[in-house]
Amino acid sequence: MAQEHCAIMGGYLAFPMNAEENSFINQMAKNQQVWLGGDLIGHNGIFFTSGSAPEGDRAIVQTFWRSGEPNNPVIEQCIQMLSGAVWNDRGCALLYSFVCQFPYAGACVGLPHPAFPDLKCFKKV
Ligand SMILES: [Ca+2]
Repeated sequence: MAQEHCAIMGGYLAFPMNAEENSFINQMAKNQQVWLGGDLIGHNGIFFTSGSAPEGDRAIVQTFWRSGEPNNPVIEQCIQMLSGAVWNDRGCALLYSFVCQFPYAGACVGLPHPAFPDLKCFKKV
C-alpha cells in the first residue's frame, strides 16, 4: 500500500543507498518507524530494493540492520526503519508511515537536500 501511494505521486518508497541517505530518511521520518522500499519477496532469501525506482530493483549491498535482525525471513519479508536509523525485517501487511523518494527536484518543496546533488528528494507521507 505504501508503495502504491508513492507511485500515485510519481515517486517510490525511499531506500537509502548509503549511510548519509539512511540518516536523512531517518530525519524525514522524525526518528519514527517507517517502511523502506526493500523486501525479499521472490528473491530467494536476498533483500532487494522495491518500489519502481528508476534504476530498477537491485540487491541491497549496504545494510543497517539492528543487532539480531533480520530474524524472520519466512514471515517478515519487508524492511522498516526504526528509531535510531536501524532496520528490522517486518511483516509486509502491517501499517506504518513511510517515506517516498522522487526522481526529480520539483516533486518536493525545499528539496533536494544539499547532500543529494543527483536531485533525488524524499518526503514523509
Ligand atoms: Ca525482524
